[in-house]
Amino acid sequence: MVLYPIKEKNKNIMFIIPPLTELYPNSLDDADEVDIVHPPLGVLYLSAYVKAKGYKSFICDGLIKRIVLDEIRSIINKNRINIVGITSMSANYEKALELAAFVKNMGCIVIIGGAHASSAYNKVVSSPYIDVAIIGEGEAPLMSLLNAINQEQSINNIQGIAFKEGDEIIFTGQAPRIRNLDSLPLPDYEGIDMEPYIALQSLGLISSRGCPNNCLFCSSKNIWGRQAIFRSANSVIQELDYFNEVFKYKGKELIFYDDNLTLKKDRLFEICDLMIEKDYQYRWKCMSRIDTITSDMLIKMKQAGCYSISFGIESANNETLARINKNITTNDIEKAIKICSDAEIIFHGYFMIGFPWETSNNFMETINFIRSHPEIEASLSILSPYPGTEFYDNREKWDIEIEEEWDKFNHISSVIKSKSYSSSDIYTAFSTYLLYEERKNNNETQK
Ligand code: B12
Ligand code: SF4
Repeated sequence: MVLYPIKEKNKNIMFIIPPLTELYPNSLDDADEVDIVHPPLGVLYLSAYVKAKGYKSFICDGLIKRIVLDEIRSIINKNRINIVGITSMSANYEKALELAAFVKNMGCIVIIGGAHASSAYNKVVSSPYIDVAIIGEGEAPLMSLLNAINQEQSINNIQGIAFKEGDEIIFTGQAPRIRNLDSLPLPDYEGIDMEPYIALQSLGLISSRGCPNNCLFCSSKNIWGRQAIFRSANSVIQELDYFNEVFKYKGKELIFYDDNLTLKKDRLFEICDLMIEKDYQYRWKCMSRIDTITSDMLIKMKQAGCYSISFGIESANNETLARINKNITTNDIEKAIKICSDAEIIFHGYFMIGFPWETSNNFMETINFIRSHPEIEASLSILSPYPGTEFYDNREKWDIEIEEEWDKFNHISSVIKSKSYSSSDIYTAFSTYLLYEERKNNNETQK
């Protein structure tokens, strides 16, 4: 299929990052209370990539600034933009769709990528407002698509995309992953206003893409497949140097977005050694799996400025841990808590309730585990069954129904109807946890 001819051939593209749901305020006024708004790395990578190939990129960043449709209209008109790329997770897909409708009605070709498009592409390309969905890693498919559009060539042979041709939905197959991540330009930090992010100290970087594990509820595999590919330590340091020199970021907060920063031990040691040698004095945190940490590793990380590690723990019930493919036990969790405590690094656990077979008792088992470990930081969420994951794809097998309101796929809403718990069971348990957190925080403030 050849996408219909654009009004005027040029090398201009606009990217839009829709605001996150009300869970995450998207105005600067609210943002500093939440410490949750981070630079939109996915789009910044894409922007840098297309710029390196001669394109001009315009980014509308809805994370830190309310999106004003008139502004979008005037950027599009002024720069004669014909192609708009939108990023989206499931929870902000409804907003992405509204924006898609707006730019589509202005005559633009609309491309959408990110976690939601990567897994729910059937539904996404069924929308009249979306021309093409990019599945997974976006750089290469996007570039091929831009070339095809400008040369009025068929898009059917471009791997990693989905689109609708007549009544048929075509998925062209997974594109090969980029093997050498060092070959990518640094994210286009010049393409957006970085000042608010610097002020919030919310800079982060991603030093590897993907995770080899297969936890049943997790979307990582839908974006990256089950393969982790790593940047070299030197490439990571190049980005940290940039933060230091350009943003004067020495001594500030930093986060690594890798699914698991501790997966490749020798590389992590190399990164830490270089961070120590460079004397950045960043205070940083990261995500990890408890079965990939060791005492010597955490001691080194601490020396390099790490103060908190987030682990996906999910449940305090060994049977549930086995059923969700977590491949860890409560014993392993206890050991990891000890290793963190010895290294004086905060153990932050992500917990989850609402698996299809769980009962109120199971919810309380997990919450009681959190309550019995006041030394750890915890975040409890309600399971959101994302497209492309086991509970969404095989809902009959698990005997559940799913309410497909995407803005409720936010981990604080229950969208699953299960035979073993009611929505009141889950919200009651969730409130118990929130109350515990509130009391704990109050106690800590009074100390
Ligand atoms: C950072 C992050 C956040 C940040 C977002 C900050 C930001 N500025 O983007 C915060 C903390 C706010 C966040 C919040 C949430 N997140 Co989050 N987050 C991540 C994380 C860890 C890293 C994202 C990232 O930067 N990746 C690096 C870049 C390079 O990858 P990328 O963004 O995917 O982009 C690439 C491709 O997807 C594609 N692409 C992306 N967009 C586009 C657009 C176009 C046009 C094209 C062509 C291609 C394309 O090309 C890019 C380059 O290859 C991912 C997990 C992960 N490791 O990827 C989860 C992840 C994206 N988050 C997830 C979830 C579930 C959430 C929350 C619901 C969780 C919660 N309740 O807290 C909320 C949702 C917020 C909301 N209410 O809308 C899920 C998404 C599942 C889904 N189907 O939606 C992920 C995949 C985690 C997981 N393993 O399940 N998150
Ligand atoms: S270890 Fe973490 S990133 Fe990897 S599959 Fe499990 S939940 Fe997803």
